[in-house]
Amino acid sequence: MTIRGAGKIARAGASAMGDFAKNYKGNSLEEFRKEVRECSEILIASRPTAVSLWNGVKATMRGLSSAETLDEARESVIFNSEEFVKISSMAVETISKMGANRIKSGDVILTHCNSKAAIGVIKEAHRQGKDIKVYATESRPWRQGILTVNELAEAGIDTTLIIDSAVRSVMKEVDKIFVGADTITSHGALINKIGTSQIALAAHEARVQFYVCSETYKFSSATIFGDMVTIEERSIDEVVKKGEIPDSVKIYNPVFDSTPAAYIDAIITDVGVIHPGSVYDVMIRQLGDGMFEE
Ligand code: RI2
Repeated sequence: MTIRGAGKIARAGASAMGDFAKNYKGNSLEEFRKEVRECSEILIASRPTAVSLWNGVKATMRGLSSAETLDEARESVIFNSEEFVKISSMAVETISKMGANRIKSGDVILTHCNSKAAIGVIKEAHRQGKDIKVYATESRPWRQGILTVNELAEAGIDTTLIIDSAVRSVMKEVDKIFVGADTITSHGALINKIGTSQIALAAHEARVQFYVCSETYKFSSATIFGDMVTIEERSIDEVVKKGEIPDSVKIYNPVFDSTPAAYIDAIITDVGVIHPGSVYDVMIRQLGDGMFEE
């Protein structure tokens, strides 16, 4: 939880792979490959839900199997790691610009949790001189909404913090919703911070546009083959203090939830604004490019 945001987590994973390759002191290609794979498994196991971490780490291993020398293998991991960091940062800039095109002066926007991509869109619209107002949810239990409102306020944006359960109360004022993504499935469902699906439901009821800001490396190609996204559950200590409630009370603390494609108006990606129904095609192209293959 030191590193927040699926994109940042992916970049941290990719950078760690690069650091491992840079600091590798051995002299065996086979041993290097083995240790790189072990390293990738440790990193990927640290957060189970956001596929961005999996994709970021795997992207650094492209060419690992075909490398003929240790130097070639090391250089390829280092190069891939730097490329991933560069490309994923550029993706946020692209998304910010395209998303901002969807915002007009006078719009009231709602965002949830702390998404660099969604915040990028909002800040870009403000930078373009659009007069906007933002509602940002607190995002219990970790309250990442505090990070969001600080960043928006610092940019000079008219920002209101609301508790998560106030979403439906303000929905009548909201024009557009922009949220980030931890994972997008092959059928266009969004896996994002807990509470996102309730926001989407309230938006659907109120006919408010619901946009997802997602880099394409958050698309999970494994879901094409039927894999389900694991929803991380975190410690009960995040929800209540010790002794606050009887031990007999169970606590369920899922970190993410799934929003069906039907509630999503569009996904703003680094390859364009797409309908959730187009996610499969983008994934097929990524698989064809061998993007996440060794
Ligand atoms: P960016 C965050 O969760 C939030 O769910 C946010 O919407 C998503 O990552 C994407 O954030 P977590 O992975 O990549 O920090 O747009 O638990 O910053």
